[in-house]
Amino acid sequence: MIELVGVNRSPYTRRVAITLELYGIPYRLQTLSGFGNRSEVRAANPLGRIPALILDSGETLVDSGAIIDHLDEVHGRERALVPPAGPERRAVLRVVALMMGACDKALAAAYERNHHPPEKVHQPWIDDCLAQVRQALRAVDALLDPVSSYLLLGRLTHADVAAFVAERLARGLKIDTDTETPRLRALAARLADQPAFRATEPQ
Ligand SMILES: N[C@@H](CCC(=O)N[C@@H](CS)C(=O)NCC(=O)O)C(=O)O
Repeated sequence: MIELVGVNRSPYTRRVAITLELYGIPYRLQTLSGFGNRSEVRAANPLGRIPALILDSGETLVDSGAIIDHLDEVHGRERALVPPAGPERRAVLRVVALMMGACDKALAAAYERNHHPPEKVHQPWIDDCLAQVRQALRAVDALLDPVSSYLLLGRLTHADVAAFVAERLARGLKIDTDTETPRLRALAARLADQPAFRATEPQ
């Protein structure tokens, strides 16, 4: 069976786990974290990052974007959570890039805080990273039509999954999404009730 290496509190791992659930692909979660299980993670991914996806053939895929591209191919490009081509595909991928970039910046801020001795933490860098996160979240919040259940195309896409994991991470870093990005917060709350999202809730 396919093995997903990672932990669902990682936004990158969780977006892969949600996609596996939505596509109905059976998998086993090998619970390893980038900092807590360095040697095991580095054995799966020389870069030492989660997620990694180990296929039945033994081939190991790394990086959530590349893993999801493979899952889209296996599931079928026509049925995937992103259109196969054209402006609608570009619109979905733009939101995914904004939201996964926001995760990158949020983690850069968290790493500055958590992995440096207190006297070497540079608060202006943290503030700047979090300002970029907020701005990206606001741009996606502005796309949300209050009467539509999803961000784009009137259906669930990778844009919603990426927005969900980014909102969750932002909230974990004390960004008040209830006040700052209320439509995005409401989308995330609705998605949290769907089975694929519930099944991947970190323990
Ligand atoms: N671009 C990568 C980012 C993966 C990533 O940064 N994962 C974090 C966990 S949330 C990690 O493993 N960090 C450990 C490190 O960078 O050393 C992806 O989309 O999979």
